[in-house]
Amino acid sequence: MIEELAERLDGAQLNAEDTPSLADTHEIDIDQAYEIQQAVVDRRLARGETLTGVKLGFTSEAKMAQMGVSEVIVGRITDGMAHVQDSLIDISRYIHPKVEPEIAYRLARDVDGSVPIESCVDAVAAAVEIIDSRYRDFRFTYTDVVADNTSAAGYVIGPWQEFGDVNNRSVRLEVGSAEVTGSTSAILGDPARALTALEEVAKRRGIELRAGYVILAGAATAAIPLTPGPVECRIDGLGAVSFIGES
Ligand code: OOG
Ligand code: MG
Repeated sequence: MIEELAERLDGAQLNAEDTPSLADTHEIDIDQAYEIQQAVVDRRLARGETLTGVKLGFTSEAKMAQMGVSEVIVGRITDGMAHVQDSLIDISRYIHPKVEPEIAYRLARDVDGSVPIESCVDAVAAAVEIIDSRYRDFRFTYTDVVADNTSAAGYVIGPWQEFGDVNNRSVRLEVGSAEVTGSTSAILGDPARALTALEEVAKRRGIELRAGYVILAGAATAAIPLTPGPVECRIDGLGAVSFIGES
């Protein structure tokens, strides 16, 4: 069942075609959901992609309310999802992409529990995450979204800054004339808490946290649809990150 469902989600991503919620036909528990996620990621790696980091989901009330889910989730990101700042991004390869403003952290050393995770981080940046649920109408259960690698689809990182406190910074994400605004404090009260939340889930789920990894701490606001045209995210004190969506 694990491989069959991973194949279905991976196929949906490759063909940019949605698929029904797994919960319509299968009873999946959270352990199985993380196994499906691993199998989905393994398929990307088998195609030559490499892991570049991890992402957290549902670290803000706005996201929990938008998606009807209330527990932090962890997914994996790869070089196949990475886009360069100010580049043109072909959005026709996605099903129904949305974007969200994120804080990115960078790990300078492996996280092995011997020192606090904060001391493994050397840099922080503004980022935009492109999420693209493989499920029809972007509707899913908690286990569905974990199996679907937490809707991970793309990301763009702004200029890295030296690691430091980034709490209570204003956040603005613009997509054409649409915009969302918020504060970094929406991320678990302080985005630094995303690091400890990540360490806990990663340990429980056997997810490695390696030197060089990017950590996306989870959106501070609800996500907004990604439409063709300019996208810009600005976080007070961290600068801006932008790209252009092309259809
Ligand atoms: C799941 C991904 C959530 C975040 O930042 O909260 C996420 C989804 O909303 O499709 O990336
Ligand atoms: Mg996100």
